[in-house]
Amino acid sequence: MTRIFSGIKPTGHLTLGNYLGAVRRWVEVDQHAAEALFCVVDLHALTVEHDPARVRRLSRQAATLLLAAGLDPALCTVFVQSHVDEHARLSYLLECTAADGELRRMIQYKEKSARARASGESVRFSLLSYPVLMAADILAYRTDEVPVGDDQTQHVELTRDLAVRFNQRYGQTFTVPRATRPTVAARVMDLQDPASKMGKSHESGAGIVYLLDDPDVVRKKIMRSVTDSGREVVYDRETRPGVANLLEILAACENGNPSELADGYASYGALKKDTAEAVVETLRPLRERHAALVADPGQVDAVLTAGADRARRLARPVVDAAYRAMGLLPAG
Ligand code: AQP
Repeated sequence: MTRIFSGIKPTGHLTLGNYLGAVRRWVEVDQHAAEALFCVVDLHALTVEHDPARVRRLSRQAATLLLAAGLDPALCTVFVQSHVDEHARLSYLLECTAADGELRRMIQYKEKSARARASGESVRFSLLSYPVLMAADILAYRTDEVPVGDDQTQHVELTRDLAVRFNQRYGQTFTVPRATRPTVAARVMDLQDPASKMGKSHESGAGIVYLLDDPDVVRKKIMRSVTDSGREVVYDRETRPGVANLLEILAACENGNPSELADGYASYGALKKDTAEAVVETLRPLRERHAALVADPGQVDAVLTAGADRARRLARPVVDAAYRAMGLLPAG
């Protein structure tokens, strides 16, 4: 059976981009079609300035939101990365497989390190090595497919390169995975800056729809979104990025096609109004289930404990095999 792995980083409150680009597909397709593992990748949240209490809070919130979105522990495995030591164990072996040049070429590293330097922060070494840890997350489970938004495809490419290199040097150990992307909304853009991805750790929240925003806040953010100087509603990412973003969001919420939807609108105002309502309706059940789960934290804890047990059982033999293949003496 195909094995799927994907993760979400608790660096901020989950956004509409995370949902439309990744989580919704995990819920609607992946957990039914494959043996799937979904992980709150909390170690990745330590690669930038962070407040320990906030990371803990956001990790729990992310896990709760995944369940509220519809991940079903009877169908898939939901767990927290730091609960399974195999990720960090394998990461070191892959650091010994990767070259520093290929890590410095990663777009996220370039962008995030530039942002950190601009605000006077030092750049953590782990920000550079984080795609290697991500490769370990994926390879530890002999994953076939990694469903991700557009921004993560470069990291999955690196994962493939590391798997192939490791297998060639040390013998067949890992499955070489491939990234899969959604057909629409693979890159939801910031509503105030349609040239930038909607990112959960960005400072200004005005262009970001968070999954737990109140409906009126969602409406306000979408109604105030930056569009373009033209008037006609056409789907063109190059010349009309703001309108194209709204059309993609609407299409994703209504399972439609952005170009076809554009034909039905005579004004930006009408498009914004319908997009706002579609997003509010899409998020409504998730918000309701989230409220119920927050009232019963024991349920979330139990899912995460069982998930980590299962993940550990799957990853342990793979990582042990990698240790042996690389020349490490087995413990007695
Ligand atoms: N704007 C987006 N559009 C479509 N997909 C997106 N994803 C993230 N943002 C968008 C997808 O969500 C999954 C989980 O992302 P992540 O937690 O690994 O973080 P990220 O990719 O670095 O995105 P963020 O939310 O912008 O986090 P920060 O701000 O901390 O960097 C991934 O599959 C991702 O592709």
